[in-house]
Amino acid sequence: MMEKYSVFDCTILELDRHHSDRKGNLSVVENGVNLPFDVKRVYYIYDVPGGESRGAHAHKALEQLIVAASGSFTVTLDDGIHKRNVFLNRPYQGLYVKPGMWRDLADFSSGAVAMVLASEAYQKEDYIRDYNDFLKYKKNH
Ligand code: T46
Repeated sequence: MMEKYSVFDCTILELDRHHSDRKGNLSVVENGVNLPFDVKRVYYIYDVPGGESRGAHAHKALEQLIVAASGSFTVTLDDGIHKRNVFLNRPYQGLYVKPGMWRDLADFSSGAVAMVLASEAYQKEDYIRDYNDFLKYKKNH
């Protein structure tokens, strides 16, 4: 059976910042170096109209790193018992989301880009999109 995680197991990973005096910064995420999973997929969310939110689902097995590559937004995590809001606004910080978390992304600033690194290919079956189904699922997982 899959391990049961809480919202407090979802941590902020600090990425290296390679600073070049006149040419800006560069941050790196590398499989096997500074990420607890291997990346199989990258997607990014952008042009979110003011007041709109994304997410509103959980994943059974997927692990993700969510980075505010530009701008800011708030991720609300919910493990069925506890909720936690995490404000992301630094391209060198990533929120590591463990499996079994309900997530909402909201309060996108103008120009915000949510870059997401994912441990698996896109699989519809891994999603739980109904909150009551999620609560039932969490009783057994
Ligand atoms: C998550 C949050 C943070 C694909 O075809 N392939 C993909 O890899 C993804 C992620 C999405 N899609 C399609 C499926 C939908 O027709 O793109 C459309 C929008 O997806 P969704 O409604 O799931 O988007 P969000 O922003 O609500 O959720 C996404 C991820 O799906 C989810 O894993 O954790 O971002």
